[in-house]
Amino acid sequence: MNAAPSGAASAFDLGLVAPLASGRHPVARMETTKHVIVGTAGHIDHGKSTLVEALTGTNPDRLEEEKRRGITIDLGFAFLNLEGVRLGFVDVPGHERFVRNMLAGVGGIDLVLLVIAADESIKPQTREHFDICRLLGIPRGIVALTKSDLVDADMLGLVRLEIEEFVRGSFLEGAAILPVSARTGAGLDALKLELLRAAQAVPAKGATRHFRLPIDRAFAMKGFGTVVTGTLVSGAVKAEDEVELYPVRKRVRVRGLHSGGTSVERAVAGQRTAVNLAGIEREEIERGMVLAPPGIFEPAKRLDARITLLRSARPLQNRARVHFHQGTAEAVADVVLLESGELAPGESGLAQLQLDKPILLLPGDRFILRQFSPVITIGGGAVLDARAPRHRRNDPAVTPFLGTLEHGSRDEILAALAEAAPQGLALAQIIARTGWTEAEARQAAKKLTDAKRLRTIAESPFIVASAKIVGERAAAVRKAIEDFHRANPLLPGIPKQELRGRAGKARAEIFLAALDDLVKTGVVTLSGDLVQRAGREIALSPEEARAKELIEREFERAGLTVPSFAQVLEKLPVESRRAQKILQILLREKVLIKVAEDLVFHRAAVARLRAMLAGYRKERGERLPIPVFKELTGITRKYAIPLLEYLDREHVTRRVGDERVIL
Ligand SMILES: Nc1nc2c(ncn2[C@@H]2O[C@H](COP(=O)(O)OP(=O)(O)O)[C@@H](O)[C@H]2O)c(=O)[nH]1
Ligand SMILES: [Mg+2]
Repeated sequence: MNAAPSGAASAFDLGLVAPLASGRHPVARMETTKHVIVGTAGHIDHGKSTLVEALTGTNPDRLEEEKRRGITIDLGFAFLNLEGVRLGFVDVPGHERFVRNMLAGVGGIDLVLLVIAADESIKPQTREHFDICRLLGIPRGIVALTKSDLVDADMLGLVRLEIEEFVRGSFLEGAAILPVSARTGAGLDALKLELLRAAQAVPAKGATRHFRLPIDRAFAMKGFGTVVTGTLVSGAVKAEDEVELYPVRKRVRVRGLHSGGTSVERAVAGQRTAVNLAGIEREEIERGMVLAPPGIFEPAKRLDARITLLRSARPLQNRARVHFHQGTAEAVADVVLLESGELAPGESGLAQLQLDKPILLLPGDRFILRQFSPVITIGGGAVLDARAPRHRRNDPAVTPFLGTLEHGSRDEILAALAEAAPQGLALAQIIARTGWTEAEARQAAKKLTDAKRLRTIAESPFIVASAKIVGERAAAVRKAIEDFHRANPLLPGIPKQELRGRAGKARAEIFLAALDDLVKTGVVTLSGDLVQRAGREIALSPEEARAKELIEREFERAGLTVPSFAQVLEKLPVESRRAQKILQILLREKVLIKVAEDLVFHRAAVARLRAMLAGYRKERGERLPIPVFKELTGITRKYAIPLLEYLDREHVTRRVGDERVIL
């Protein structure tokens, strides 16, 4: 990609009256003035740059080479203040070789000034630029019929008719067509009036959306360091903000801001903006990168979109390779057509685009497609999903899903995204995927939760899941519990963590929401960590019941001189695997107490021991040497130590050196 021409830049290049200083001087006018970006468009030599200069007093051809050759190569910028409106002009090159530069400039414009020379009328780049404006969805514009001094009234009338025909059915139908001459000054006042009128009709841009500044130039300025410029297409940015450079994901600090020659504290959508960045070298930045808030977005390499082919284009084949232009960025893209094997001229269809490099994109972003070779504009489109999964061929769910993203309300979009997210959606994911503000995302979530289509499965961080997915998960959990009971008739229930694994390994929050539903509806019960089917009781067979009694009695009789479990087993009427489970039941019922691996006491024996120690403490004091403990209890050292450790854990005793203290 062509980086923006670098090299020496002066304050003049930036349109600055004063050198770029750290933006510490708020300028009240900036907050009340409406900012509107006007982009020129039209064939080379039709007088775009001359007209911008005639309107603003600034020659937008700022490069040495441009001045020498008298043609515009890259973007130029100029400003014009009209009552309450500040127009930022982006002057684009008309030459067919520099359409890519034109594309980098046309991205953020509010209205187009389509320049057509009266002596030449409509020429190839008049058409191409006009197509680009239509494909980008630029909503309004004015036609300037330049060089009116070169033709007579008849000719002027004829060209006007041609233009009316040319723009019929487009956004420019009915737009003003104004003859002007930069040479004589004729028509310039009328054009300014019309610019003002059109600018007033541009809807005010909110500063509340996420900040995005596609970079069109980057350079190093002596004494200031790295400066980038661009049209602030959404949101606002302040001096001292931390911002992120996409797609490289580097965080940098805004040292100062300029807009149209003035140092400003804050710049808002619709302003040409120069940002002095701290913490980055000019060499690390190129045209096409984007400044945006830190940590919110991820650049995309695969996106789903609706694309439209120009009537003038050749049919587009599935898997065609094209040039992709969005904002100031460009990439090479492979186009997978999602609805048919070929897109006919003038038609539109759904497609997945695979980019050769990541670009920060959000739903709704318009882009231009150019043929791979020879390079001409063939169409464009709008991003529907910038975090698109790879689709299976002929997956019937894709078209309706993308249809919802394209035409649906926010609620409908969120519902569709949630249904396609088996692990639920965190607030941050919703914002990254949609570009909505946090308030918008929460509002949509609330509406859907109220309508019981969505479940809030965690509050902090905020996570939602489709009610349908939680329902499906609950069914899976229920089945896993049933399966478990069937396979383990003697066990009272299944530990939660194990159940989660057996029920298809959902994200913990979704599993818990599903389990919670089952508990609330009385399908399952919880006791501690164990989950069981409601109303379930362990039914022991007569031998099992007898074995249970025998085990209990054996341990009760043994007191503190317990047998090993193997010894007890020998006397039982059941086989060892079932005996193990019965032991588990006794432990769970707390009839038996496990003190250490393979060391189990009856609860009565432990209770007696506690009473004995309490009595000893009263008569003989709290100190308890180990030999005394052994004597008191009559047990061997082998059992005494684990038993004392158990008592320590139970806070009956505490170890002090070689002794215990009775608590
Ligand atoms: N006679 C006449 N010549 C003009 C007028 N506007 C521009 N030109 C000339 O047309 C040529 C191309 O103008 P320029 O602004 O560079 O065209 P651009 O390529 O569209 O930017 C230059 O030589 C201008 O002096 C005009 O209103 N009348
Ligand atoms: Mg020019």
